[in-house]
Amino acid sequence: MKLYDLDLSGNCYKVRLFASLIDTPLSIIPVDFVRREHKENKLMQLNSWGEIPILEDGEVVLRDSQAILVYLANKYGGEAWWPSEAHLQAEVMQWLSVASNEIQHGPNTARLIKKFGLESDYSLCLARSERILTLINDHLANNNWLAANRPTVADCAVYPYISITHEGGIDVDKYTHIQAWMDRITKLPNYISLL
Ligand SMILES: N[C@@H](CCC(=O)N[C@@H](CS)C(=O)NCC(=O)O)C(=O)O
Repeated sequence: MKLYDLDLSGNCYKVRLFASLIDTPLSIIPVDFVRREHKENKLMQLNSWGEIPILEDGEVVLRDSQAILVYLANKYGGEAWWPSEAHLQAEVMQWLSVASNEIQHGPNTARLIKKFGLESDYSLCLARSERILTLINDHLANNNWLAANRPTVADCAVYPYISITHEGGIDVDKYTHIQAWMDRITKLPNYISLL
């Protein structure tokens, strides 16, 4: 199974992290982002959106880190990571949406501005980050994990960009429940860090 990957990308890291947690080997294909390899023919044929990560598993080709997590969990991770019970699966889905919406447009974009020079509204990203980090912190005050009372793909989807908020100029020290949750994640068997 191949992952077209960028080491600094939190979206790619989600996939690497989850594959490691479920002990599923990935063949990592580094993409030369600076040379814009993701916009060249070969990768555009796999994902016409011109984005990574891309997962290739035989005939199956997938884009979008959340969708890839769901695929891997269904196929290789099992019930523990992607519950089949309707309300638990919906709980996990709530957090996958948070990863691709509130996290993407808050902490992730703040990092793109500060670390990679993206031109965008930084104060708006800070306000969005403050809101979503407070909501997550409040949720974790009464829950060890984001969904289903256990580690699931929800945690793998939300964790990466929160673990590197400092690169976007956001300090998470005051969010003590988030700190404790991140600590629990780093203690999961086969945990790997971003770099
Ligand atoms: N929703 C997608 C977003 C993927 C994405 O934006 N990837 C970035 C790297 S982290 C990318 O390839 N950007 C290239 C571009 O926007 O041109 C996901 O979760 O995988």
